Amino acid sequence: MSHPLLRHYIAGSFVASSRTFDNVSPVDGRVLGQVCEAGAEEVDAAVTAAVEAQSGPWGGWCAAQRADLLERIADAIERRFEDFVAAEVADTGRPVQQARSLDVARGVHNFRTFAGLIRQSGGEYYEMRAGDGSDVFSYTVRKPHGVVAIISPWNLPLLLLTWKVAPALACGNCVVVKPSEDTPSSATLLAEVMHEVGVPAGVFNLVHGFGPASAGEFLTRHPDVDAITFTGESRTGSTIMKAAAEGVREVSFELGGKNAAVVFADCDFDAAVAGVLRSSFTNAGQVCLCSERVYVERPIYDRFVAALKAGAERLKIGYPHEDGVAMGSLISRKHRDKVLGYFELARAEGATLVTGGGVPVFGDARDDGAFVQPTIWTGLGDDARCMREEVFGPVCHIAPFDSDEEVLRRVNDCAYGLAAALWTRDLARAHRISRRIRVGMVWVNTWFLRDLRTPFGGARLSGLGREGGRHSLDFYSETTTVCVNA
Ligand code: NAD
Ligand code: 6OD
Repeated sequence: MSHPLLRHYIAGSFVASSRTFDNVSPVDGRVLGQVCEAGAEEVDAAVTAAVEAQSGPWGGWCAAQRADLLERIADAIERRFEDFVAAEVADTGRPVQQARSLDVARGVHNFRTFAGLIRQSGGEYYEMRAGDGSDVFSYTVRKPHGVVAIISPWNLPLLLLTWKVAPALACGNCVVVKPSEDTPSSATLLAEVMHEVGVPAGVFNLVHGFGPASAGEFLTRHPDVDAITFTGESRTGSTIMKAAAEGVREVSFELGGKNAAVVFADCDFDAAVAGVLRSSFTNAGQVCLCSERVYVERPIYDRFVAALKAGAERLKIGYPHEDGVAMGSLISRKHRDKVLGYFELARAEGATLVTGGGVPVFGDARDDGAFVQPTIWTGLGDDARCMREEVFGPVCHIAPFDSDEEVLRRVNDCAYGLAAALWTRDLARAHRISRRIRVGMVWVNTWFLRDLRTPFGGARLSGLGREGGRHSLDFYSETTTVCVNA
């Protein structure tokens, strides 16, 4: 059987390269197709195409024209909605319902949101009187950086890629995107959409490949890349930051997390259980915002552990298209081994297993996939490695606490600082605590809800800078001040 070949998209054409790698289904280990791997030569061609497009007619497009283009991209994704769903499901093994309601829907929404924002965006204007009595006015002009490299991970492939492509194009940049080697399909479809709607050649370029000594490294080291935006692991962010230091390029980093959910005794109990089930097990725990540390106020601790256990055991694991399936596979066998390694470590560190802790047995092709049971632990000390390192799987640890000050100290005792979720009916306490948690995003009585105009990003090891709304426009553009002596 011949497999499809996923190619790069450079200077307005799909191009193959001689090296390829397998695209493997995490559901049953089948090879879905081949993916071209870009070397230094293909990356250079993509960056050169972007540089040339920047100095071509695209450079003269006004904001309203770019906004119209973004709307056309959103329309085209909607027309091929089910193709995108199929691509996302095939690469990741996630429930088809999630791909529809979250991944692809947000892909469309990202383009529409930034189309609206760039239409509305203006500059600053100031007047002053100079020493010689003349009137002086100053205003700002928003300009693109030029070439932006966009490097994205596998966990929410289309959502996280379009979250960066949309504002980058809105601001008039040309982009070279490198999706994760584990999820090449939806990015390739996005290139097809760009082609279909007439994005000028070189404005959007796509290269496939890996990180080190492959497309990712060649792209971040390329001297003609003006800015780099990256979502992925904190360690990778640190490597990319070193590459970006050469030439002092701008960076924006959305990195890992070890997020806490804090459940107070006065919460709406059922809502908190449902919320923590979502925040720990959505996308099999492979969302940077998932809660791996759950702190529950002592009076409701035992009841909460029992309820979360019951909820986790009700989650149906299975094929993406099965009715009622709540959790699919992890992204790969390699990642499953990493997660199972943490399960072993938790045992060695003295954890009590509440539920899960292993691999489900199906007795069919899924046994060759990358599934893991939803897993809950208790009993670990705050210094255990499993309490400090990001697992990025369907797992959480639940610990009791006795006071606001104590839980705040424990939540903040963490090298990461991405997000937290508070469950309480006492909103005054929620506001008080939110101000003191060292994270980029706090949810109160909810999780994952995002108004795309709000700033998004992490503190400490979780990232650098903020994207979202005008913060994205600020990152993806350069501001020039013009000072006029009238
Ligand atoms: P990863 O860092 O391994 O890879 C991310 C991307 O970087 C991939 O495209 C990869 O090929 C590329 N890459 C790897 N090494 C590189 C190098 N040396 N130079 C250039 N590119 C390189 O991350 P992952 O495993 O794909 O994703 C999971 C991680 O992403 C988790 O840590 C998760 O928390 C994090 N994440 C963070 C956010 C956020 O918004 N903060 C969102 C999603 C995922
Ligand atoms: O909602 C977003 O815009 C966003 N960047 C989500 C990140 C999810 C991380 O896995």
